[in-house]
Amino acid sequence: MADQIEDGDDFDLAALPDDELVEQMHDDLYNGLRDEIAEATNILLGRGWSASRVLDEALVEGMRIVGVDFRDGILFVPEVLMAANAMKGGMEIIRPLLSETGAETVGKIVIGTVKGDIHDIGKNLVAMMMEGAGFEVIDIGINIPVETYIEELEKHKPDILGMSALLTTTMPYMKVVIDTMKEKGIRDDYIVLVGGAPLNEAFGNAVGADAYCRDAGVAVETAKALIQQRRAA
Ligand code: B1M
Repeated sequence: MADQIEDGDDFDLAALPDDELVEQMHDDLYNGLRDEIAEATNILLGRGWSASRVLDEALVEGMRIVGVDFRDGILFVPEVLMAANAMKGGMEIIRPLLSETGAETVGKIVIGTVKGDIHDIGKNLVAMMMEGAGFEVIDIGINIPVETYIEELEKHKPDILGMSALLTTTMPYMKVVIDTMKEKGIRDDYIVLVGGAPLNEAFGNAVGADAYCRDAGVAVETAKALIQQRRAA
């Protein structure tokens, strides 16, 4: 990482040339500085940058660095949540502009924690990291029954269904959802990703998911790779 600017109050982001400002944004995301991210986003837009360029070069790239350090055990959950919150400060400004220009998102995901389970910290983290990577995320919440999963899939037509479970008693419910998708003939319309502390790859295979994701960083990388494969095919 580049040197950190400690004293945000005395520091004029608008005085930085574009390349240094972008690098500063990567640092500010890393440090979870939401106001600075919002300010720098506005500065770049004011200098004529397109919304998608700010998204790709400043925000998504900054969150990619966060994701790598989270994966490697350099950053931990609280820091990643702060980074994701800072990212939201930029996204709030960028999102309406992106929809105006009709820019294509990286992909769309519907994500929820399965029926009987109210744990949502990990799911929220995955949702935020996916958003940080440029995905459109529809977070349908916790304690989600199969009927709701199916309704939300039909309503939003995402590329991906993501399911989270933290209890050994609720993780088998993922199979109920996937089996119901098979019965309805819609299983192959979606990439199904599963995650949660008690799961593993063998479990993901056994329930018929496309992949098990160990953490939020892996979820983003897997989602991107599988969407790319699907689009190429
Ligand atoms: Co609960 N709980 N809890 N709990 N809780 C566990 C899971 C437990 C292991 C604690 C323990 O006993 N050691 C245990 C489960 C045991 C088991 O199943 N064998 C347990 C229990 C028993 C319970 C209750 C039954 C307790 C009770 O009431 N007697 C109860 C269940 C309620 C219910 O769900 N019906 C309960 C309640 C709660 C709280 C409400 C107090 C709270 C949840 C708050 C919340 O989520 N808003 C809570 C918490 C915080 C935990 C622990 C301590 C922490 C979970 C967490 O947030 N981890 C947990 C112990 C533990 O795991 N160490 C525990 C941090 C989070 C970032 O990690 O969720 O794994 P994680 O997410 C990761 C990856 O797994 C992956 O990416 C995330 C980010 O890297 N991932 C995905 C997760 N979902 C994904 C989805 C994807 C992809 C990746 O889709 C694409």
